[in-house]
Amino acid sequence: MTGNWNDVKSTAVLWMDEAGKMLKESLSRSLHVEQKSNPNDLVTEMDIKIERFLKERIENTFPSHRILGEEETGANIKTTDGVLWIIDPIDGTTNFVHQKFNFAISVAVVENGVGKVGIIYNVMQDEWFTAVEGEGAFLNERRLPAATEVDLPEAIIGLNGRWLARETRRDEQSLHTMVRKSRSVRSYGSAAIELAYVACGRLDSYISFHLSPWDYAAGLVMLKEVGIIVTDFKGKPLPLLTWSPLLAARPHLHDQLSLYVHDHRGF
Ligand code: 2AM
Ligand code: CA
Repeated sequence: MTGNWNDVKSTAVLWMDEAGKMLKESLSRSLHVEQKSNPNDLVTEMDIKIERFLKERIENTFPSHRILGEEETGANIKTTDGVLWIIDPIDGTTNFVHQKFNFAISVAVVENGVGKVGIIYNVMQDEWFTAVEGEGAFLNERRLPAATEVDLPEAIIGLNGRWLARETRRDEQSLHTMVRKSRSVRSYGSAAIELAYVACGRLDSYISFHLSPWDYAAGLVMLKEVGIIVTDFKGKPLPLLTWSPLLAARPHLHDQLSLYVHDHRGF
């Protein structure tokens, strides 16, 4: 399909709005929480419920499209041929469980590996970050301006403190140096929200050593529209079917920060 991506975006926004209402309602109930790969990796019945809700809507409306979701959808997908939806029903599940705040629904639509639509919905703030390829990025109804340059001493970097606390990291020293040279760091606990914050200038950069495509696929579409560079730590484009480190920053700052981050084996 080389369809009207604006229509696809509007349709997805309606579904995500409905999903957001389900999430808000669920916060007054006690949720069933389980650990996935480790004690820091949580899943609730709402992660599954929202993924199934979005999957059913997509399948009914766009039967030829394929879907990759965090919880249970598309594990067999091996190529980005055709139209692929990449969805995270709740990005920031730990925040959803512990803080009931700062979590997002993230939806990207990709055609033959090229991001066409990106939507990040910060549910409790009711903030919609949306983008259609070539048509700019928006926060609610406001068009986001193109990113301007900033130097490391004036930069606010989104970074999870976990990456500074690891004892076996070869590059720990350089990461510490980077943090000392920056103006400050922030950590919101949702990669999608942090990427959206880079898009709108609340952060100058976001760095993670281990993210999955559903954490960043929507952010990629958005950040491209405002001229933010997003790569892995070697400067390569991010994969859409497997995990990756991620460095997002304004162009000049991206060059500066890439001196401080180095690959390792993930978590
Ligand atoms: P999630 O809540 O959708 O799992 C937290 O710093 C950020 O990293 C969140 O966006 C979280 O997404 C993501 N995250 C948590 N555990 C992860 C893992 N094992 N692999 C990739 N991303 C992860
Ligand atoms: Ca998730």
